[in-house]
Amino acid sequence: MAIHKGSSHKSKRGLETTSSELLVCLNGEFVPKSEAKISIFDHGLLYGDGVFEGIRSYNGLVFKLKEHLIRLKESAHTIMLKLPMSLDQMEETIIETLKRNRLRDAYVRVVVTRGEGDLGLDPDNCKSPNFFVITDKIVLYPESFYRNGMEIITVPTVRNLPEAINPALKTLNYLNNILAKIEAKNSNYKEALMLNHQGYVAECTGDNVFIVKNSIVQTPPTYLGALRGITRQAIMDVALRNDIPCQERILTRHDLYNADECFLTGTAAEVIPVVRIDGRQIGTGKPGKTTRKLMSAFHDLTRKDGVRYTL
Ligand code: PXG
Repeated sequence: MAIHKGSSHKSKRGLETTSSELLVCLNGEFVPKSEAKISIFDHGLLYGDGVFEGIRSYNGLVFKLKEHLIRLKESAHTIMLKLPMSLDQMEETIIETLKRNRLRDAYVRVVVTRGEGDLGLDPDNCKSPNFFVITDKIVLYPESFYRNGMEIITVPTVRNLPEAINPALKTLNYLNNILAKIEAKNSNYKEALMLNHQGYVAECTGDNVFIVKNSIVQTPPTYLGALRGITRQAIMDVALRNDIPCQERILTRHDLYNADECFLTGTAAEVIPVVRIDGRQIGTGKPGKTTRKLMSAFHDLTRKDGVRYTL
C-alpha cells in the first residue's frame, strides 16, 4: 500500500509500530488492517444488516463527499440504524484516514453495521453499531474497456423489488447484485444488465446505465429499481451544463440495443462505454462522441470539485 515508509502508529495494544500496512479506522481508532477485527455475532455479517458507501478521492479532493454521507444517513434512517457520529465527524474521520495512509488518490469504503447481537434477527439486541473506514485502491475494469468499450449481458436475476428491499438503499445486503454478477461471470462477462420485475431496464450490479439516442442522454428513473447513483447525478449535471439534453426515461432492452451509444456510471467505474449488449452491437461498436465528451467532462470535474485535504 501507499503508506510512506517509516510511518508509525500506535496499535490497539499500545505498541508503537513502524510498518507499511494499511491503516483503517475502526470505531474511531486507527489500527493496521490485520488488527481490525469485529465480532462474528455482528448482524452486518450474520444478516447483511448495515449500510455502506463507496467514495473516491482524486488528487487530494474527496469527490461528492457530502452527497455520499447524506445517502448513507438516509439509508441508515430507513433501516432504523442510528449512525454512531455526526456527518461532520464522519467527514473528519474519512479525511484523517486518507491522511494517515498518505493517499491522494483512493477509494474509500465507509461501513456502519448493526453491531454485535445474538443469533436472533432482532436488531434491538445489538448494543452499538460498528463503524469503519477503509481507504484503499479499486480497479474494476481493465484500461482497454475505457478505450474500446465493454460488452455486457442481461442476466435472469431481476433487481430487488422496491417494495421488498428498495434498491435506493445502499445496504450491506448485496446478494441480489452478487447473484447477477455471478451469472454474468459464468458467461464470461464482467458486468450484468439487470431488469426490474416488469422487464424494464434497472441498472447494472454496481453501476447505473445510460444511453444516448438522437443526441439525448437517457437513464431509467430510479423508482424502477436503481440506486440513486452519485456519479449518475454528476453526469446528468455535467450533461446539462454542457447543453447536452438529458432525461430520465423508462427503457427496455430494445431501447438499449438500438441506442446510438451506451455507458455505465459508478464511483469505482467512473464512466465506461458499452459497445455490445447481449450480442447486439450498440451504435458504431465504438465508444460514442457524447460518451467520450461526458467521460472527459467528468474527469475534469473530479479534478476541481470536492473536499480538499493535504497530506
Ligand atoms: N448501482 C449500484 C447497485 C451500486 O452498487 C452504483 C449503482 C453507482 O453508484 P455511485 O453512487 O457509486 O455512482 C453502485 C455503486 C463493485 C461495487 O465492486 C460497486 C458499487 C459499490 C460497491 C462495490 O462493483 N457501486
